[in-house]
Amino acid sequence: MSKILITGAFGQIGSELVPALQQKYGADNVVAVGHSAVPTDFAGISERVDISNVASLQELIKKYSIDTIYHLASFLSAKCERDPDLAWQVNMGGLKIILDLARDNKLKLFWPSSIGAFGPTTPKINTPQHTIMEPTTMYGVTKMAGELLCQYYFLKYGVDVRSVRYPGIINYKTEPSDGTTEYSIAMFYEGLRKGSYECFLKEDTALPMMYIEDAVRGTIELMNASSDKLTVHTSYNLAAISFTPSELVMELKKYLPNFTCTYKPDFRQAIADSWPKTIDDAKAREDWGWHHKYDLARITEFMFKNLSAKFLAK
Ligand code: AKB
Repeated sequence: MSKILITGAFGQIGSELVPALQQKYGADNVVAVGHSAVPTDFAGISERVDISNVASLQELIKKYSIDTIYHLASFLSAKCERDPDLAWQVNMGGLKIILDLARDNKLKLFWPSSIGAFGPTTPKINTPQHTIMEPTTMYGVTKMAGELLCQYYFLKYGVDVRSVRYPGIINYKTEPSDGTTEYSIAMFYEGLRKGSYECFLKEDTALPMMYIEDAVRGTIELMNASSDKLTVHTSYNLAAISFTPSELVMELKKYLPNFTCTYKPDFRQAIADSWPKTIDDAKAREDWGWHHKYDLARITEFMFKNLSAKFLAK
């Protein structure tokens, strides 16, 4: 039976990964770790620890006999550009601490990379698993370096560390935050709240995207895949769909016919322009059977339904 610790447990992915892991392994076997206040409606084991506090993390590993860590605590792309120094400290410093703990305590580890690890010189269409990677954002630099560090710990110390390059993730439980792809989430929130949205990307900016349920299922499937099947020890390309802001507007209008969207690109446009438009995830499909289930129509339907219910419950 796995004994799991999750950092960044109350963030965008953690908020959905934690309940999925609780359901699979039992709530007593999942320790949700965050650095700020635990949400009042959280049910399960939670701890408040800063990711730079090695001694406290080591204590938790011992206290709960942890054998697996999902290390999700990290800054997203826009926040990294606003504070590159802190981004390096949190994203790289945090990962190094967790890799050392994984090595010293013989833990299995999941760490998320991103399409942000690619850069302007990467082929933009059907971006291959192995390709040019010269990111020009601090987020991308931490993801690229993080991937190499994970592979190094695998090769040098035998750490069983697994990773995927997430596309933009679309979820409804947490408010949109500092991701460049999160215009898509903000469009749903603002659409339902105000009937209009001012988008910070141009209307024809295509980016790879995925519904949270696919992302969570894929993450757990990778962690449960047999190690002899895994041939990528940096990070697997992971894809579902790609769309532009104007394509999302058209889908959302099926539920909110009066919805309007205006476009006012800001610094996040340059981040988006440096990323791929579509991703080739054949390796993940071959090695551990990855497949996505949600297309744009289904994502829109679920986002609209779940977010409407969330707003009604308030
Ligand atoms: C972001 O936009 O920063 C993230 C990502 C693609 O990694 N959602």
